[in-house]
Amino acid sequence: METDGGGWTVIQRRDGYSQQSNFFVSWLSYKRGFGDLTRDFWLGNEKIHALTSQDEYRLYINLEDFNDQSRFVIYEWFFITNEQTKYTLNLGRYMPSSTGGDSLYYNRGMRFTTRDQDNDQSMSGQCAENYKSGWWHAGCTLANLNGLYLRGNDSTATGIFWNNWLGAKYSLKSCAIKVRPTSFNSEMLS
Ligand SMILES: [Ca+2]
Repeated sequence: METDGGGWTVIQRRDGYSQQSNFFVSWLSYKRGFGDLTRDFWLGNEKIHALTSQDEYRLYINLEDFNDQSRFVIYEWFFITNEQTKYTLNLGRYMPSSTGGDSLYYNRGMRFTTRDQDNDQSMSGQCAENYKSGWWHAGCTLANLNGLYLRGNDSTATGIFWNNWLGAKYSLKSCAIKVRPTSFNSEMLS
């Protein structure tokens, strides 16, 4: 489990690595986690569930485009349920100090969906297939941080997007999803 200074646990990271991990993978892969903790990865839904059941965590998302611009998004609290209830996303309020916009509101209360397990709210469609990602798809999503690594403009809206910032047809350069206990006090480090 990866942490960096400041009590963080990183649950997902994407960036412009020459070798990219495949994020369009199965339920079992998302359950167990995949990728390389020193590069791009998904920590794993079992671990994210276990971690976020232990304590109250705040959710932090960092986003970066190909023009050296960045944004961040904070949600007051975050946890996911267990596998039986499909790792449902539970999310507190969008913190107004955030700069990226609230693109996850639509996913609140949604179950996790993968290419081989459709738990979304689209009756006719398969959101994981449509957006090439495992995610808490509703019918489907305004944020797709587990999408394909497509490097900027992308007419297909299957990349790594955050709709409230650059729209669904811009695939970001990098992103990270991190959690930290809401009780965390930076003085603990000194
Ligand atoms: Ca469906």
